[in-house]
Amino acid sequence: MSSQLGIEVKKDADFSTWYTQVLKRSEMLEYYEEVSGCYIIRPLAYYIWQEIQSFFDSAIKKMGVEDTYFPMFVSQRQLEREKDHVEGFAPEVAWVTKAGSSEMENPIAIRPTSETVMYPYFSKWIRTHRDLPLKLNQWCNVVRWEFKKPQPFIRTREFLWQEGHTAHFTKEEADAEVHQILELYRQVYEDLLAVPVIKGVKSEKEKFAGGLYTTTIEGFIPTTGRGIQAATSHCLGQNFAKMFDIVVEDPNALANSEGKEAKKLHVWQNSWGLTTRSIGVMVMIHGDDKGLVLPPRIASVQVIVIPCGLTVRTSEEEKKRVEEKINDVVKELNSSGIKAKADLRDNYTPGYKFNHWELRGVPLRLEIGPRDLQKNQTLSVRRDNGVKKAIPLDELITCIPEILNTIHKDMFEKAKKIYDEHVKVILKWEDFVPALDGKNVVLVPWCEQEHCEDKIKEKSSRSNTEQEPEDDKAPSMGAKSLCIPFEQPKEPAIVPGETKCISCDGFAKRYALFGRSY
Ligand code: 87F
Repeated sequence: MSSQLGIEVKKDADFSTWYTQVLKRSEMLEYYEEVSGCYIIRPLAYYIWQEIQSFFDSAIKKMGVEDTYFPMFVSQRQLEREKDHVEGFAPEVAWVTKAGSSEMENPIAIRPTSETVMYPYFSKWIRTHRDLPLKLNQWCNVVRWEFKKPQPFIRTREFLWQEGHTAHFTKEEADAEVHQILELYRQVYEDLLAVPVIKGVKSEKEKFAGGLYTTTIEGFIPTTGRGIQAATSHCLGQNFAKMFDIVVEDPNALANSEGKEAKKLHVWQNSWGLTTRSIGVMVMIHGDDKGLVLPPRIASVQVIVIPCGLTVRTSEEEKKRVEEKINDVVKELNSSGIKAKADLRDNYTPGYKFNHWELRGVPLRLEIGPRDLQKNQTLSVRRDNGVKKAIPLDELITCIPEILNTIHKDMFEKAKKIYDEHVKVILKWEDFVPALDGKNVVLVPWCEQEHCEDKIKEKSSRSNTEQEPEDDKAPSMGAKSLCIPFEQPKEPAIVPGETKCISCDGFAKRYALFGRSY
């Protein structure tokens, strides 16, 4: 069976084959042959999604967000109510046009996002400022019929996400929430998945067209040198409120109104989303030539315990003692909240089992044999760096959680160091494309003009620098702005009216992060 095999290609040699082999052979994912761009999320990966859900869900509940579920279908009339934002996305909307064999009189769209599904009801439910804030979230699937090459988790035609939609009385309150949510997204990536991200705001060109501004966390895939949008938190301003007539009576005007119709105020709205793409980013960043490497906090098996050193000369008694000890260890770990499991299959060698669990990314392996019993210890082996360490069996309950925390910390710091080393501060245009070609993203002084962003994309595409044609390994793609980071480089400082834009004749406003991207 193919799932029994190891990984046949090196991550650095053929990244896209490596990625699909890791996903399939670790049993995270299966290809769904029926429909291109759709995949089966298997238990190992779905467990990760559930861990993300439980972390994020409990955090937003504390903020007063409530769960909800709206239908997955939208009428054409409703979908097209917010023209500006739907226009650019229209080619990706999938439609149901037939029921059985008969054409439907009114085809219905499958939600690509739920603004136009939900906001007519926001309009109905919100009457006075006392109905605010309204904070709803739903965990669901959405469909975007993309035509770019699909990639499991990263770009799929159906994906899972949460979409939060909130309405507030004041802009200040909406602004604060946008940033609170972005911070939670950072925590999902950095504190659960051990994936470093950069927080910032999107350019006018890259923001959600229907909104006021878009904040984002941006990740980085070192092997390809490309940036990847990890999650977005939008302030929609009053745009949708105006379109969908979501208004409250002005509480101040009301007090001194004499029978006259009170002034209506449009609410301030936000929307924010995090998708199963997060799982793909985590795999791409941490995986190695042996397969998956899971950060401990999201691993369904954190510790695998394997009997070792049993030979044909080992007595049945001794073998039994080893196995009993292993079962005790697993029980003890489980009862203190550690997800441990024993692999006592006797038709496989220890070496086979090592490979099996390494491929599946289990963060820590414990080996126990007759000699370990004598010394009352076990040998621990870390998945992330292979480091071995003997642990006294009496100290498991204190040592293992410490090791798992250290693994998380080391995985994050290793990934963060690589990201930091590949963010290059570039001050001259001549250095821009070479830096991208060196698999970096770049921080550049930028004027923040949309036409300048178009020009940068054009000037940085390969067809323009007379090199190889488009290919997976040699992306010809031009650079986009990924974000304008909240944390700006201190040196050299941008002097307003003096520092020039990296690309055009204008003056730079701030440093922007540019890169080829997913
Ligand atoms: C595709 C088809 C139709 C993205 C689309 O980011 C509409 C859209 O509105 C569309 N693709 N978007 C933007 C989604 C914005 C926003 N929605 C709530 C999010 C997070 C969750």
